[in-house]
Amino acid sequence: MKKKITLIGAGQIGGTLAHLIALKELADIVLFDVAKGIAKGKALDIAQSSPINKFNVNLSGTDNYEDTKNSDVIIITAGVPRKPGMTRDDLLGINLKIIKQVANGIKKTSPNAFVICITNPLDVIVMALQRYSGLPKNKVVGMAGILDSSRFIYFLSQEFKIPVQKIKSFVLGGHGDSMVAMLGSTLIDGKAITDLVKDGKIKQERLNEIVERTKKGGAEIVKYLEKGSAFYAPAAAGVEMAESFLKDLKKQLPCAAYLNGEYETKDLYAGVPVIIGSKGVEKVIELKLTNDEKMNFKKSIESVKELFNAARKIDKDLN
Ligand code: TXD
Repeated sequence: MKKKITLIGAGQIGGTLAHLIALKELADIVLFDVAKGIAKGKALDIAQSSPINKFNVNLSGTDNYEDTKNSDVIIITAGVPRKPGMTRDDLLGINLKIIKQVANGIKKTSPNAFVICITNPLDVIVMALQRYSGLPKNKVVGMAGILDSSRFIYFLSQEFKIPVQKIKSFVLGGHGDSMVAMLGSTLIDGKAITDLVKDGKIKQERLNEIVERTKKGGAEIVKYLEKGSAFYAPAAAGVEMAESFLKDLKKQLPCAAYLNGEYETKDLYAGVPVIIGSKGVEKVIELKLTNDEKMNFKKSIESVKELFNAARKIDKDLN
């Protein structure tokens, strides 16, 4: 039985998600957008490429939640992106309203869906989405860590001039300036990066610059694009999560997941390594963190908490 993925938001990321899902023949695709024409136009345009790329999936566009019912996966990008000079947090007010609308739209029509939220400010928006929708916490997850980790790995591959496949690393914590690059578990062609620093292969200052560039990875692209933000890599990351769910791959992926005591954190969403399989977020992996990583992770959690308190002030329904 063909699976069904609904994309709520058919903008830059939504359209790219649809194209990648179609090329991989992961599922039939419903593009949903309040701008119905964008959803319908992109669905038709991608469908017209099927004879070229030889994929067979149904694509449709709509602004009616009825057309999205019984989705297996819902990926949400509905919201506004940053403009140059804006922080991800600046989007809180407007995107909180949008995510409340989306939550009401999906909770009745797809109560069993695996819901991947991409809209910024990610950690707080995904938490609000879960509360507004009341969907199970292990079926509502945020996409950020895969993107941040991918940016970090790419920058390291450029620095060491080796293929990305030979680098292992990941980034945890909030999807913002407080994100934590896990240097203690970063391997460059099998060698610990901390040893490469000790051996003088890379200076600590240079490594710190690469970590900073990763934190600002989104802002760097916003500056170039001027209108809109990154969308190819965010979409690739969202598809990796959807595929692990639909094919029960049980991949270990850094995602914004609900913490219920793990990492000494309760009742909060933040970026941690999780196993994604057919039951959704099947396990939160508790890593042994270095003291530095523990301290930075704690700081990152505090910044998510602070922003969620700001969200609570905007909407009492989040209390
Ligand atoms: O790592 C991450 N999580 C981030 C997330 C990486 C990059 C971008 N990040 C955020 O994703 C970005 O800050 C935005 O909040 C979202 C979507 O970014 P995108 O670049 O796709 O924005 P667009 O192109 O403006 O598309 C948003 C679409 C647009 O077509 C609107 O008409 C639609 O959302 N929209 C809605 N759809 C459904 N329902 C409602 N209420 C709605 N409001 C707007």
